[in-house]
Amino acid sequence: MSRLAPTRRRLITAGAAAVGGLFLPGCDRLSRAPSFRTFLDSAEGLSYRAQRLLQLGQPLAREFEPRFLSPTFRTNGTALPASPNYQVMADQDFRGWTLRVDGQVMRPLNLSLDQLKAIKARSQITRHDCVEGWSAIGKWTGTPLSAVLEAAGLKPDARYIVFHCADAMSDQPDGTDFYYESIDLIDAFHPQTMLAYALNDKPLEIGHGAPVRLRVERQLGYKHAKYVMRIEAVDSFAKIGMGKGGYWEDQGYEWYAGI
Ligand SMILES: Nc1nc2c(c(=O)[nH]1)N[C@H]1C(S)=C(S)[C@@H](COP(=O)(O)O)O[C@H]1N2
Ligand SMILES: [Mo]
Repeated sequence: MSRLAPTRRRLITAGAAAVGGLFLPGCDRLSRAPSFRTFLDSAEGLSYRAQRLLQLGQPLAREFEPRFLSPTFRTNGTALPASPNYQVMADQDFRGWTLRVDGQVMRPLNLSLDQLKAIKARSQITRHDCVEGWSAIGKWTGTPLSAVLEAAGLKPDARYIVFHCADAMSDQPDGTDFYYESIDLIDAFHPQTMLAYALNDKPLEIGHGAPVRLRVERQLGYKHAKYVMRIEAVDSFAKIGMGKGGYWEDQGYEWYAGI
């Protein structure tokens, strides 16, 4: 190895130190939270730290001008949740839908779509990358997740945010294996991370996750949970699903693969 090339170990240590000194608005206390430090220092945090190091140089996902919008934005995975509960809500234009925010929060919330929209809004034109080998550029409008989490107030033990979805992945539509995903607090408070309710200035279609889906722009497609019903702040996701942090993670995908 050349003398100039830092060793993997040194790079990773530098990454941990850099993440430790993080600067993100709304979560400057994050790096000092003891549980987060322990995770960063542990062996299981290794590829996670390496990915975070890479992202320090480019904190925002690229945003595009409208002329780059894809003429069509395909759907992938569930296109219509089979659950009768979901279909009743869809038939009523999601007037009966509420977003539950609970777990390690000071103030659990039940937000209607209108209440969610009233908190704050942001739009961004970004590129979605699916591991199956397709990409599409779309304009997303939604409520920054940070604003929702600030309204609920995270308790000191909160380490991850879990998104519980309306679509069951087995044949039983109201079974227990609903699609779910989880992200760390760096992504949760990232300025482009949002609960999106519109795509290309139109209310989100059912195929794209109506009424609300996650956009977590620096991550791969499967982390962008559609049909979000409940947001749970947790100190560990070991007991959720099969314990790997998401439906696809439980099938072997990386929790944080990066792009
Ligand atoms: N609830 C839920 N969310 C999901 C999925 C799913 O099947 N169910 N598929 C994921 C995958 S693999 C991708 S690429 C995107 C696709 O989003 P789109 O259908 O809006 O293109 O949603 C992600 N979120
Ligand atoms: Mo995907």
